[in-house]
Amino acid sequence: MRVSLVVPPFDYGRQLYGLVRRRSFQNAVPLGAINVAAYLREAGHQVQVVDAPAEGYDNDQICSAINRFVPDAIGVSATSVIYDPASALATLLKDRFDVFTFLGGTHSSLYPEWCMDDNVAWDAAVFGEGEETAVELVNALAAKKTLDGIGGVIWRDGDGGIHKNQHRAAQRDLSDTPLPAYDLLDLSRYSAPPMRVRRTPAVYMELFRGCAYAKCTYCTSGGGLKNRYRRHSPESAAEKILQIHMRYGANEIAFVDDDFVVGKDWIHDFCGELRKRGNPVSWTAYARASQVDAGVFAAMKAAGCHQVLIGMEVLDNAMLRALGKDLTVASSAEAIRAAHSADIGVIGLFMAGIPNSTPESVFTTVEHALQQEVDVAVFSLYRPPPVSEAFEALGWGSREYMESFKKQKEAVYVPAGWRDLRHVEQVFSEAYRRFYLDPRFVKRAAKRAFADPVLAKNIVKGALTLADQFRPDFRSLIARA
Ligand code: B12
Ligand code: SF4
Repeated sequence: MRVSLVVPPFDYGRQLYGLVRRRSFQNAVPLGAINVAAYLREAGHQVQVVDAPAEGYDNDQICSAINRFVPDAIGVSATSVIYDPASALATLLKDRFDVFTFLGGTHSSLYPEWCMDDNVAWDAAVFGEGEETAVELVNALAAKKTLDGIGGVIWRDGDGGIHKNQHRAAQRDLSDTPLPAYDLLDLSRYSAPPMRVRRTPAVYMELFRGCAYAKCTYCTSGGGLKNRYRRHSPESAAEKILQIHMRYGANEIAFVDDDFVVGKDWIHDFCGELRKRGNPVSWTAYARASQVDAGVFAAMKAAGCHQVLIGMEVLDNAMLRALGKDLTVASSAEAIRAAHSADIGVIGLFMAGIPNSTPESVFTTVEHALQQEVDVAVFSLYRPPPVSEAFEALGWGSREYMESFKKQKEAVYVPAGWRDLRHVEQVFSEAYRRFYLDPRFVKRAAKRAFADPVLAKNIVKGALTLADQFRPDFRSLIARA
C-alpha cells in the first residue's frame, strides 16, 4: 500500500503566541508521523510524510504533494491544538482523493469517539501509541479485511456504524524498533528552541515511552495518555544517535522524553556508550531533580549534554506535595547546584494559576528561581488536563479542552482566591518581568554570554522571542477595554 502521512498546516508562533517574528518559533520534527512511517516501511509499505508547518504548505499545496504520490490511504497526525485544521483538511482530502482517511496523535488518543462523531471524513482514528496499530490497520486495508479486532482503532463500517476496538498495549522492545524516518523530511527546515541548541541541524528524538513516575496530578503523561514505561538499552540508544548523526547530519538532539534520567545505572551506561562513539552530538533532556546528582551531571556533560529542563512548577513545598511532585524547594536548589558544578545549564519550567496556588506563591517561586540561579525560566499558564479535578469541576469536554490551548498568552482557569482571568494573566506576565529584568539574572546572563559566544547568540534570540511575545497587543487591549 502507498500511505501519505500528513501534519496539517499551523503556524504555532503566530496562532498560539501571537508572535510576529518569522523565526521566533522553530519547526519541530514530527516524531509521531516519522515513527509510524518507519514501522509502515518496515512492513513493506511505501510512505510519504507531508509536514505542512515545516514546508509552509497550505491545504492546496498539501493536496498537490499528495497528488504526486498517489496514495491508497492517508493518515493525519494531530495534537489537540491542531485538531480543527486536521479535521478541515480531512474533509478536503476525502473530497479530492476519496481514499481511506485516518487520524492519529494526542487528540484522538484522548477523545477517539468524539473525533469520529465530529467528522464523517475520518474512516478511522487511532488511539494510544500508533506504530503497531497503523501497520495492522494498513495491512488489513491491503488485504481488504475489516478493522475488527485491531487494538487501538475506532472505525466506521460501510453503513456508518462506529466500532471501538480494545486498547492496545504496545509490546515491542524499543531497542528493536526501526530508526524514525528522518530521511522523509528536509532536516534543514527543523530546529529546537534556541536555548536548547548549540549546534545545527538540531532534531527532536525520543528514547523512552511513558513516564516512570507518572504521579503528577496536572499531567496527561501521569493520566490520560499513560504509555507503558519502557526505554532503549544504552547501546541501542547510542547507536541510533550515531546513525542519525552519520546518515542525516544531525549535530544536536533535543530529547522529548518526559523523564529522561531514571536510575543512575542507565544514564551512566548510556553516557559511556556515547563516549565510546566519540560523542557524535550535543544534547539536552528533561530530568527530575530527585534523580540527579553531581556524578550523573558530570557523566552527562562528558557525553555532550549542555542543558537540562526541570519541571519545578511552583516552588512551595505544600503545593508541590499537593501536585504529587517528588520535589522540594531544597531538592531543586541542590539539583541546580549539581548541574552548575558540571557546567550544565538549567531551564526551569513553572506554571502560573495552578489550583490552590496564590499570586504570592508565583512571586515567591520567581524569587527562589533567582536565588537558585535557574538559567532560563519558562512560565506557562495552567490549563486543566482531562485527568484533573479542575477539569471535572469545569465540566469540560473535548471542544473546551481544545479551545483552552488556542491562545497561550490567555488564561483559561481562575484558581480560588484569584480575582479573574485577567488577574492570572497579569501575574503570569509579571513573573516573566520580575525574573528577566532582575539585576541578578541580567548580571549572570551577561557573565555567561561573555564567556560563551554560542550562548550569547542564544540569549539574544531568546530575548527577541520574549520581546515579541510580550510586545503590547493593542488590538486585544482595546477589545478588553
Ligand atoms: C516535543 C513536544 C513539543 C514540541 C514539538 C511538537 C510536535 N511537532 O510534535 C514543541 C515544543 C513545538 C511543542 C509545542 C506544543 N506542545 Co508539545 N509536546 C512535545 C512532547 C514533549 C513530545 C511529543 C513527541 O514528539 N512525542 C513522541 C511521539 C512519537 O509521540 P506522539 O507525537 O504522541 O505520537 C504517537 C501517537 O500519538 C501516535 N500518532 C501520532 N501521529 C500519528 C499519526 C497517525 C496517522 C497515526 C496512526 C498515529 C499517530 O503514534 C505516535 C507513536 O506512538 C509531548 C509530550 C510527550 N511526551 O509526548 C508534548 C505534548 C504533545 N505537547 C503538548 C502541548 C500542550 C503543546 C503546546 C500547545 C504547548 C505550548 N505551550 O506551546 C504546543 C503546541 C504544538 C502542537 N504540536 O500542538 C501536549 C499536547 C496535549 C494535547 N492534548 O494535545 C503534550 C502531550 C504534553 C502534555 N503532556 O501535555 N511540543
Ligand atoms: S509532570 Fe513529568 S514527572 Fe510528572 S507525571 Fe508528567 S511527565 Fe511524569
